Amino acid sequence: MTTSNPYRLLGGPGSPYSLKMRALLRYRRLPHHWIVPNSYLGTGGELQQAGKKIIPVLQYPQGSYWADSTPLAYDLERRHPTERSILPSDPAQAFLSLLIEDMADEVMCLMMFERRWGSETDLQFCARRQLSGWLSPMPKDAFETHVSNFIGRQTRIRGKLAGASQQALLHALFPEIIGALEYMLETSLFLFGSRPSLADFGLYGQLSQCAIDPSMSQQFKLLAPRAFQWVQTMDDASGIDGHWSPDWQQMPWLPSLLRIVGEVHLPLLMAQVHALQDGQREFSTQVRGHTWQAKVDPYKLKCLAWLRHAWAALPAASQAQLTPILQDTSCWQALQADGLDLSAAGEMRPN
Ligand SMILES: N[C@@H](CCC(=O)N[C@@H](CS)C(=O)NCC(=O)O)C(=O)O
Repeated sequence: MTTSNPYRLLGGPGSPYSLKMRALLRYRRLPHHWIVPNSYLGTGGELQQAGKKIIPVLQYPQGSYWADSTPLAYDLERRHPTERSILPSDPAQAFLSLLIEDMADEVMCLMMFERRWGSETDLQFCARRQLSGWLSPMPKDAFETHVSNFIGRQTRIRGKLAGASQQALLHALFPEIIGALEYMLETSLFLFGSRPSLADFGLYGQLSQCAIDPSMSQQFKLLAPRAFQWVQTMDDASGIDGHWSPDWQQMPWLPSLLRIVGEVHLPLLMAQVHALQDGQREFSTQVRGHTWQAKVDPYKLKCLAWLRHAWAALPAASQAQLTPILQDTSCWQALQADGLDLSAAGEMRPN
């Protein structure tokens, strides 16, 4: 990989995972090109040829295409192990970083999607700004046809992700998360010190969109101006050189984020994995006093398997260090082996 033979990141302007990967490549100073293919998923061109059915897709310098941002982040660590790692050197911190990143990818995405496509003001703006990034310039009438098709598509997806009973819960998460970051910024630039971790990139990906979408952007600027700027800082952190803080127990913003993991993310993973094993396509469970009913997402099996595997692989001393905070934030139980067969998930690898 050189500047003349760089990674190629195929992504989209409204895609949180695409921006997460771009920020990560920038921070790690891995030469890359950012490419927004001139079409949307599955509508011809290089993305369809890559065959992943999701974005982002990363083309390695050797030519192969790979998807799934979390395994990609770990694969990039294996490929470029020495410089500017985003995995904290302390195994306990590295585990917390994975846990928070997984919550960002799986729960904050629902929060962002619900707000983006859940109000007329938001969806009218968001569809137009995203499509204008995806498509070539074109006359207004032709553009508006794309806009109404896209709004129809995204609204149908929203209907499958979350029902009416989840809306209040998802809305309440946003101030909770940006409040935790605002608090962090009183003493620390990133979650685990003065350099960003995998978790920071996970949060950044989703928040990059919250900072743009009309109603969340307004709330963001009012409630958490420093966290709003943090999003801009994360977008290109290639000039930041920092260090990991030795004592993660002096990071009082972590419990707020871990409570979301323990009270929302892990219960959703557990409910979906149980439903999958019972051959159900839908699940229903109680989350923070709200009934959560939705279609099962088979990817959740991988999330739970990879988190449990990472927990089990920790040195005993790190597990002992983490146990109190994980118990206090309701994370501990779901991480323990309990006879669930998660072997179908396989190892964490890009696909
Ligand atoms: N686990 C994947 C998730 C990627 C993902 O869900 N991407 C969305 C766009 S942000 C997507 O491609 N959705 C499929 C679609 O819109 O058809 C990752 O971390 O890369």
